[in-house]
Amino acid sequence: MNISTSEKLFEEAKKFIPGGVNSPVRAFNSVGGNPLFIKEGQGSKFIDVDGNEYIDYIGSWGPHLFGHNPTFIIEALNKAIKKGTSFGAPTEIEIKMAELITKMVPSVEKVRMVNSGTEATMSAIRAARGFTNREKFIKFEGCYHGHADHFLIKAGSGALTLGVPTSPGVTKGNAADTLMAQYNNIDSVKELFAKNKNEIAAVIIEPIAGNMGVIKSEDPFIKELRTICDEENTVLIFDEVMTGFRVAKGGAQEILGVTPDLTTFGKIIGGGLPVVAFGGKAEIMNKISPVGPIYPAGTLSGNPLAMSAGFAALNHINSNPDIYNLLEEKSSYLAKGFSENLQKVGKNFTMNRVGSMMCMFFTEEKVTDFATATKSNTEFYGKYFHKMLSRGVYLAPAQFEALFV
Ligand code: KE4
Repeated sequence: MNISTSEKLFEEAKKFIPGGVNSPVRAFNSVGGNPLFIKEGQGSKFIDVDGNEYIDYIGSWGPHLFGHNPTFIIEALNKAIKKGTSFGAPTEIEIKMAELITKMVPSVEKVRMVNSGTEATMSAIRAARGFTNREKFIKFEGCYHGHADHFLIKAGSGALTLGVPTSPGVTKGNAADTLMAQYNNIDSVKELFAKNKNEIAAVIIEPIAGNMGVIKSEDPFIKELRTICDEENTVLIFDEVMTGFRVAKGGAQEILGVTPDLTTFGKIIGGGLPVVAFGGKAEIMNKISPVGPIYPAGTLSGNPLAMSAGFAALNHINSNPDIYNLLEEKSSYLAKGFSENLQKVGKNFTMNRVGSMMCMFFTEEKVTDFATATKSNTEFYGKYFHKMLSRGVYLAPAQFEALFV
């Protein structure tokens, strides 16, 4: 496989962009080798700058539920762009998009657009803090909610329940209000509530985790989390940036049967463009400026060009509800194929899959949380990634991610 142009471009990119990429995970650091520069994507495939074609199983990390360049999204964009790209003033498509989201996800009574998952989760935490007048919040080890300071925290040493920064530039002050619990471990949550009585504004969770590989929250755990938040008057936030409209029309909350107070959406709702949202109970969302004092804002939030792609994507889902059966059929077929091939070479692995998001961990153990996920053989994953790449199959260039159909 000739990848010389990618290599040349990567050297060029590193002159002007830190690490040559605009988001770290694209740099292939955890699987080794150099990233491929992609020239174009069509349907389920994309082509790199050296003309090599790949089946693309990351789909831009989740947005491309319908593959690259689906006609109905391109048509929507072609129509919208003729009228302009952004006005910094309200447009009708923003109403249609908000209404459609509230229709597809019943827990969302009001919704605000932003431009990245980081902004959505950051704003949701601010809304919860403003609504409860409390400062601390609980996140789960291994869940990723974007790069706002208060999320770049890892569990402190055993004694400490307070988190510690994972990145320079994140202050101790920020870390002090972030409490860390263990996924699928309700006792770790109860312990934090006992130690921080009436101080916890929110619990934020990926209801189906996709950032430590794929891990589904277990039934008693996620339902007990809802009960505890009710008892403690704490806002329960589902970060569905990845799972929203991915695992079901109503997202993870539909298949888990648990209703959060706030939800964040992203990826699919932009149809490949930067459209992200947070929303939920009107009594919380009505505290958001300009109605209330809690202040999220954004120059390009609800941008009509991006919204036209997002609206086309959601509209397509809403009018084709059987796509999830089709996705389930394709995804189970694919997972079976991955598994059979790995069994053939006698490799021990665990395949976690929820609908069209999946991940194989090279460990024999069941993977139910960050601790069991990190027992997987990431070195072998790197080898597997490159072997598959050389056969034209583009998996996630990092073990702790999700593959998407
Ligand atoms: P962004 O700020 O990257 O738009 O969204 C942050 C985010 C929030 N919540 C969840 C559940 C997410 O998965 C993400 C972003 N996901 C990563 C993929 N693991 C984006 C890829 C990247 O960082 O380049």
